[in-house]
Amino acid sequence: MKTIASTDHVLHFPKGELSGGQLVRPYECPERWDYIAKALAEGGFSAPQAPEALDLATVAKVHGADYLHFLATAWTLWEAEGYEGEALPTIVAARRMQQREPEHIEGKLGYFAGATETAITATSWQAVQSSAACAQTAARLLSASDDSVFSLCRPPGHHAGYDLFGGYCFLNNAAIAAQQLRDAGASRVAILDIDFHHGNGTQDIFYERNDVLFVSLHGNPGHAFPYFLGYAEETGRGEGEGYNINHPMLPGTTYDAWSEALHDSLKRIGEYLPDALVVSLGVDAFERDPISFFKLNSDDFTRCGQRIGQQAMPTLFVMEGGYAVEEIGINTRNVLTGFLDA
Ligand code: Q9C
Ligand code: ZN
Repeated sequence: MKTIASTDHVLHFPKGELSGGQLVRPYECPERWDYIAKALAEGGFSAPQAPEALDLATVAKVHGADYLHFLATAWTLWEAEGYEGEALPTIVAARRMQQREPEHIEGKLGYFAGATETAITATSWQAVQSSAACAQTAARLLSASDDSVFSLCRPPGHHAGYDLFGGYCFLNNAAIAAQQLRDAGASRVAILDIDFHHGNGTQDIFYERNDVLFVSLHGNPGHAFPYFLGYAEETGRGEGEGYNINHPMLPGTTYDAWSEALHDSLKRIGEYLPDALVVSLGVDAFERDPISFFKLNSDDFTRCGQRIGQQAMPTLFVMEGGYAVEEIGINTRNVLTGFLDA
C-alpha cells in the first residue's frame, strides 16, 4: 500500500485554537503527521510519495467558487486590516440572518464558518491545497491500478462543507477523492467515515447525490461536535434519498457496539456495489483521545481494518482526526495492517 503525503502540512499550524474559553495550542498539530509517518516506516510501509499538483477543477465540483476564493484570499484581507492575531471567526450567519457574503473579512469569516475554533494563518492555504492534492493523487493511483492507497492528509477535511470551514478542516479531502474517482470512471463511490466526529461536511456535499453513498459512525450530535448534524433520520434528499446513513452512538461506546454499526455499514456499502471505497480514517474513537468519548483500544483498530479489508474493494484511506498524538501512529497503522492482512 502506497502512502501519499506532503511536507507542506507544516505550513498550517495556528498558534491558537479556541477551546474551553482559551486560545490553546491546537489539538490538530504537525506532530500528528510525524507520528503516523514514523509508525508506517517502522511497520515496513514504503516511504511516502509527494502528491501531484492539485487540479482545482475537481475541487470546484465539491466546493463553491465563492468559498474557494475566500480561502485563497482570507489571509491577505485579514492582514490588510492590521490585525495582530490569526484569522478566527467571531460571528456566524445564524438563524433568521441574511445568508449573503459581506465585503469585510470579519463578515466573510463568519459567513463561511461552520465552527469557530479553527484559525487561518498566512500559509494555511498552501498546506490545505497540498493536503487535498494528496487525496487526489491517491485517487488517481487507485483508478489506475493500485488496490489500496493511504493519503496522509493534514489538515483533515471531513468537516469542510460545500462552502464551510471549521473543525480543523478547509477542503474536504475525502470528497475530492470521491469526485476524482467518479471523474476517472467509477460509477458509484462509497465513503465510510469512522472518525469519532460526524463527517458533516461530507454529508453536506453529497446529500442530494446518489452516485456517492455516505456512511458515518460517530458520537451522537446531542453530545458531540459538530452538534448540529449527524442524526440517524438524515437519510439524504431528492435523488440522494437513501444514500446517507448515520450511526450516532453515545458516550462510553466500546468496540462491541461500535463494530455492530461497522458491520451494518459495510453490509450496506456492499449492497450499493461501489467501484471504490473511500475511508475517512480518523482514529479519535480511541479510548484515550483527549476530545472524544468512544472506548476503542489499539487492537480494536486492527480488527476494524480487517473487517474493512474483508469487503475486498479498491480502498482509499484518507487521514482525518485523532488527537492522542503519541498513539495516533500505532492506531492508524493498525487499521492499515489489519486491512492488508484480511
Ligand atoms: N475543546 C476532526 O476530528 N472541537 N475534527 C474540539 C476541543 C472541534 C474535530 C473541542 C473538534 C474537531 C477532523
Ligand atoms: Zn474527529
